[in-house]
Amino acid sequence: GTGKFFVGGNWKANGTKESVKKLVAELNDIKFEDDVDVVVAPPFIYLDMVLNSLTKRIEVSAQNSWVGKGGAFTGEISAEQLADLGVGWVILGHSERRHVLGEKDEFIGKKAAYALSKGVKVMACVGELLEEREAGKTFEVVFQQLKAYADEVPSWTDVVIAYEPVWAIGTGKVATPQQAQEVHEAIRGWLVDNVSPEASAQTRIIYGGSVNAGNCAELAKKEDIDGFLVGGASLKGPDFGTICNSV
Ligand code: G2H
Repeated sequence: GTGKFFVGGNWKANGTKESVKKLVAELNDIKFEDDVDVVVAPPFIYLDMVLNSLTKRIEVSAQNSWVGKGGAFTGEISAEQLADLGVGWVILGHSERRHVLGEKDEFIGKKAAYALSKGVKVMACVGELLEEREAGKTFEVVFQQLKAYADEVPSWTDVVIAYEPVWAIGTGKVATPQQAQEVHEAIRGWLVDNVSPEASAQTRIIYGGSVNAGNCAELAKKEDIDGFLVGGASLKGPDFGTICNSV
């Protein structure tokens, strides 16, 4: 792997005040290895509560942000508001936002650039649909999504790339370590050719899609897998701890 191991927990639209309190207590009890960055992404409405109760060992992320400066955009949250609250990260380009909400590559790239301009670091998601994989278009799709970020962001220093094959998300159907490694290696190569050798060497590329406490160790061994973005399993403190410590 490259850089420090990185594990994000994407809570999606799950939780209640009570379950969030319990999960924070579980997370606060975990003894993390030193060489892993840990970030959790609660729903917007619980961000403040989590920031005020979670150990500083774990950073906090939002799951989305508005594409530009805040204002008359009903239902949206701006990156400067996240920064104001003390939220250090945002997940952008998640497949659920691409495919359920219809967000497009260019819009996502602009969101990334705006968040970075406000000091909010970005987990930039990419990933192909099952039919795209079956049509042999995995690299083409992923490279096009990467290009949309590269066209907008001035630097990759505060970006972590999350490769999440859509067919593996929440399906229990994890990519094999070989399947994931193949795409991670291709992303690494794309960065050399299209950004810079430095960006390629320094940008963490994490895998997401049905990662759990049982399959993380094999994936973590792969050369270009620098960590994980975890959905379902991040809602269980001990399992999330196991995944973080698979570094
Ligand atoms: C992919 C992942 C987290 P899960 O969406 O971003 O979720 O681990 O539940 O597949």
